[in-house]
Amino acid sequence: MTLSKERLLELYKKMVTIRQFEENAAELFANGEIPGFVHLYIGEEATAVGVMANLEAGDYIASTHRGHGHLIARGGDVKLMYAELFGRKTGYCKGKGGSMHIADMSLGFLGANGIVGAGLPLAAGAAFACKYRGDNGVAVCFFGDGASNRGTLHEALNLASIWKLPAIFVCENNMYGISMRQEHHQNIKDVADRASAYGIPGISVDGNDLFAVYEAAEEAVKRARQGDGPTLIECKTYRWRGHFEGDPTVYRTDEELEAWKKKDPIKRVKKRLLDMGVFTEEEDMAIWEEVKKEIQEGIEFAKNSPLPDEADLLEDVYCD
Ligand SMILES: Cc1ncc(C[n+]2csc(CCOP(=O)(O)OP(=O)(O)O)c2C)c(N)n1
Ligand SMILES: [Mg+2]
Repeated sequence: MTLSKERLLELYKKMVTIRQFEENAAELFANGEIPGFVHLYIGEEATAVGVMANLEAGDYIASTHRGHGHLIARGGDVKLMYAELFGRKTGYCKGKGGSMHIADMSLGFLGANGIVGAGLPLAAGAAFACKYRGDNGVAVCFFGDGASNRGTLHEALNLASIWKLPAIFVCENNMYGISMRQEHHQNIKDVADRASAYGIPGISVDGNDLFAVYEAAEEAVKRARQGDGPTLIECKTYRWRGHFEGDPTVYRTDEELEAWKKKDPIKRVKKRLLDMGVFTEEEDMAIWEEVKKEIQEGIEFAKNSPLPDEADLLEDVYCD
């Protein structure tokens, strides 16, 4: 493990921030304070953080409808994120986009996306731009097991492969596309197998293990920056919440959920960090408290922010 103590703590704190952001979002949604749709990332924190830890300024990320974790892992501002969820003028999209449209170009974050699988060609395009400019940047695309059945996967992987684009395709295989289990929507066990059809490496890792994800992404990012082309990484993971908030989850059992909760990615990192002597139980508690404060400040900021005015309605519809 090449990560310093400071870096490990930083990554752990990001995972805790994602967890608390999402737990609060769930509660606020249930109370009717957040309009629209939200898809939460609880249980999948190791994937976003393990991948993003390998990126630099100038790299690009294409996200999904389940995108809060990706942006937090990239260093997104939780105040602006909550403000967007609350539909406030101070939010990332001035309150007009909501959860599934949050983007932050200053971070190379090309946006969450309500269209399943739409990030794949976006990332291929961003990777092409990096290669064309010769700026050593890479583009990462997150997408789900469900999205891996879309034609956009074929188009993006094929082009990225023949043009040796600096792209990393990260499939977050959480075993379900809405209510449909993976074995009902595709005839393969590992989405990573699809890489061979494009002549690129495909690797399947435990997506709940921060270190396994980190190492797979480290190798893929290295290959991309060296000009060796794209990699497909499949992270096997599980979402603890329903597909969307309000989903009654009748398609899965409590036993399955409980079994995955035992593989909690945060508890697993915590144990490893305790064993490595990176922190103590008390220091861990202090991290949770610190994050709690940041999250509360984010929520307060959002609640105290104004709603957009009627006059704002036609602003930002077209760009010059
Ligand atoms: C092109 C398109 N088809 C269908 C939908 C409806 N839809 C929203 S999320 C989803 C399932 C996505 O599953 P997966 O890619 O595994 O992501 P997960 O929700 O599991 O993170 C579907 C079918 C959509 N938004 N876009
Ligand atoms: Mg899925």
